[in-house]
Amino acid sequence: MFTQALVKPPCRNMIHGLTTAGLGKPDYARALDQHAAYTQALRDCGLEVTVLPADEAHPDSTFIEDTALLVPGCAVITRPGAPSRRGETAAVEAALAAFFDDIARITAPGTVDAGDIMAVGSHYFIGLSQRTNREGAAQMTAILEKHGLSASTVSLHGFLHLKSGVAYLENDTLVAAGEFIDHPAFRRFRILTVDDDERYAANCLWVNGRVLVAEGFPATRRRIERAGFETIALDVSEFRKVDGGLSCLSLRFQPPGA
Ligand code: CIR
Repeated sequence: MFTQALVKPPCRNMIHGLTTAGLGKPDYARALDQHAAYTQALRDCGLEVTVLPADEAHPDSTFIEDTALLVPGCAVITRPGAPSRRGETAAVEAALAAFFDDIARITAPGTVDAGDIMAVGSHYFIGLSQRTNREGAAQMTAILEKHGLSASTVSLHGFLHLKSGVAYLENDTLVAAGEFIDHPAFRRFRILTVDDDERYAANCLWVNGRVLVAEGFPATRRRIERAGFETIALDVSEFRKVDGGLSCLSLRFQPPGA
């Protein structure tokens, strides 16, 4: 269960965010509305949400998930793979210092985007991607092991981040698209398959028993509901235009000692 979340509203410069989507430029006003609805959904799931100031210097800074991995007892500040995103971590680290005494950092030449890390209980799957390199994954694994946690790596090819294509919904259940549907690393799970024409919907988010899903992907939503989960559909069209999704927009956690 999570009790806290950090979010960062999109800045005006989000329209210049990194993208491969080919869906045009985001509409900033719509993005702000969508972000507000997302924040409210987290509150509806019982989280206390800290809203950090928007950061105009970093167009992708609304995708706060990539900047830190929060595990029991420790916050690991990443070193994002995209050079334009490296400066995002300082503000996030300052905010996390209010919750975590133990703060670790990924250092050069390691790179990690935490969107590449999927937690399954005390095990962490780390995607090796265009953003997360082997050195970063090795540093992350050492930090996790120091805290009594385990990790393994998964190479990915067709997605930006690991969690662009796979999401853990607890109860041994994964939502998976593309290369992750029959990936050997995930053989032991119940897989809810995402059809190719709904690929984007694989980036859904379990929050305290409910699942946030992107609006407009009815087959995936139905499959998640049939598997026994209550869903909340949210329009994230403007974030999709800059390759972002539901998980990337927040850091969810339970502070140490809570
Ligand atoms: C980027 O390319 O870094 C951003 N435009 C999107 C990041 C999305 N984050 C995520 O999937 N975890």
